[in-house]
Amino acid sequence: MQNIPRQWTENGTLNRWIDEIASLCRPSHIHLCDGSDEEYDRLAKTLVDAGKLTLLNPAKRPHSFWCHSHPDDVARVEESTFICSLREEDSGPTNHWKEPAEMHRHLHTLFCGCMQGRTMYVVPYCMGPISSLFSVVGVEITDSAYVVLNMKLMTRMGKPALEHLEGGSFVPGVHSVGVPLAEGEKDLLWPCNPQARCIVHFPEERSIWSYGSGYGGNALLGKKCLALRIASAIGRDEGWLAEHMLILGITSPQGEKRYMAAAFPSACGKTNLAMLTPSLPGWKIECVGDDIAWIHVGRDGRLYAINPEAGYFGVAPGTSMKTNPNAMRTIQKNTIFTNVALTADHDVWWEGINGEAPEGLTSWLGEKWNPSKGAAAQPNSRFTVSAKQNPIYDTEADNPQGVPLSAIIFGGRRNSVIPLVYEALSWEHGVFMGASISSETTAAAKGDLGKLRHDPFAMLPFCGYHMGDYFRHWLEMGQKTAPEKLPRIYTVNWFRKSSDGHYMWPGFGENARVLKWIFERTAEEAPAQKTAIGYLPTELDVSHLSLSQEHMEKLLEVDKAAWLQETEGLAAYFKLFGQKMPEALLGELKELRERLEK
Ligand code: TSX
Ligand code: MN
Repeated sequence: MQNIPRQWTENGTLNRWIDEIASLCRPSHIHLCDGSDEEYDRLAKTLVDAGKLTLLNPAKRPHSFWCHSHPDDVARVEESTFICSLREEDSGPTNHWKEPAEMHRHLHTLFCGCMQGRTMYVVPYCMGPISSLFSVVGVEITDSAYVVLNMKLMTRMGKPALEHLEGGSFVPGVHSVGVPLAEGEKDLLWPCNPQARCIVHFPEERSIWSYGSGYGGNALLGKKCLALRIASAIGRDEGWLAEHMLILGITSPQGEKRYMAAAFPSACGKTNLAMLTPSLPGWKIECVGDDIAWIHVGRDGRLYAINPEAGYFGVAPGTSMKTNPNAMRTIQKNTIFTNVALTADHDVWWEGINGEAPEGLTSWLGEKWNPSKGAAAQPNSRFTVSAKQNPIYDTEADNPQGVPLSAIIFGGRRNSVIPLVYEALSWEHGVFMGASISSETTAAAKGDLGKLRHDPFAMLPFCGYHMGDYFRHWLEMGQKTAPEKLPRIYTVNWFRKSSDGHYMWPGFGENARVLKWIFERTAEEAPAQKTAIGYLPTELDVSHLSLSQEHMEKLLEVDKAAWLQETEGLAAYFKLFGQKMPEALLGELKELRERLEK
């Protein structure tokens, strides 16, 4: 490549970095992305012509595409994800760590010449509304056109991001599928290099390197890598929070609107809750975001949340007009589908979309589907789509100040013990609730089925620093403002089962009843009783549900023996964080135990 730094942009640091990465990776071409619709269409056509994307039936799914990945490149890879802080203790017991200098040497070897025969795309993107002081600009260098298309849908990408950046600093991220091409060599359908795969974060440098995977969470660096792992470390240093939370606006029949954020581990239906169609007449829900929230203390002392993303990268299986009608409407057009099944008339299909599989399906492996050989759609198959297409896209979703939070909700998938809903006694108790989240694994997750996994704040795979320090940071956030300005904190559990193994709560749109109680609690308008674990509803609106009083009592029951056992499990888990485990949270655990024993 050339020696004189090229004037790619107005930002000198960015220009030098682009040249530096180009000379390391040695691509055949360099393309600076402007983020225009024309650029998107041009790149999509290139992929269609190469047989890597399939244009869906324009009558059924306008301007949408289907593709399938390499069978070994279908999910995030936690065992190959690294937090390379200078000190090992800053990464903590729940992250993989390598000494930064050593990791840099390894990355240098991996990336040396890795883009030969490919185009290197430079993708500037803004996480957060373009004019927001809370937004962070990233620049991803990638050799995957698929990544560019997804980044266009998921972020504010291209020219607007560069304009926001001006001469400021950005989070650099380098991504390669890890398959250089010799002169004239034909590319793979989905190039990837699973043996050498690694997703690496340098929290002090604020940089990201990702090699060998083309899959979403590993390759779209704005999402989990920047907006959670790097941003959580920035938030620790600057006094704000980067969280794995949906953000929704809820309006009462009286026209009063409040905002809530909610954290759930995977397979708990976060996207479904974010876009809920309430069953209760007169209530309205609008969606700010379905995955990530950045939370700052506002001038008025309240906590304000922005969604750093601009799109949804949602799990397809299980999504239907019954479970999430707004998602179904959102993905009607201009959507990329990855690893779902393809119908004979070039529409998409997945398990749970509605009833039986139609004849003539092409499976996610790109073959005629054989039902005896597993699901037609990969369980982690996805849709990528702009959030603006959501019919309930919140009017304040692009507000650069964010939206004021009245409630923060934690949840998990728990067959037993955890009641449908309860409220924390204080901010500290709420932080304890977040640290206590655990969830039963489902078929969609790997590992044993039905096993209880701790996932504090649903951040276990996404915290860019020591989880004990993270707990402390949450406690400190509560000190930054007056207690009455803080959102109240809740735990919910949609998944409690009766002794005969049936889900006790209808879930989905009926969850509006729980949100209504939370809504009213945040203004002291709903009755509650103080119990050992927190405030529980004494009256929940279950009109027209035909659930008996006895049933509701079971759903909200606090089984003291089971809870004491729960505290044993937590005490053992918290030991993992050693000296970094905040005394205040151990105190919350002790007090909970004492209240249960009383
Ligand atoms: O997303 C879910 N939510 C939240 C919705 C806003 N799911 C799906 C989880 C997998 C991603 C749920 N599953 C919910 C829920 O509230 N509840 C359940 C459990 C459940 C499943 C089926 C029924 C009831 C509860 N009922 C019938 O099948 C008729
Ligand atoms: Mn997520």
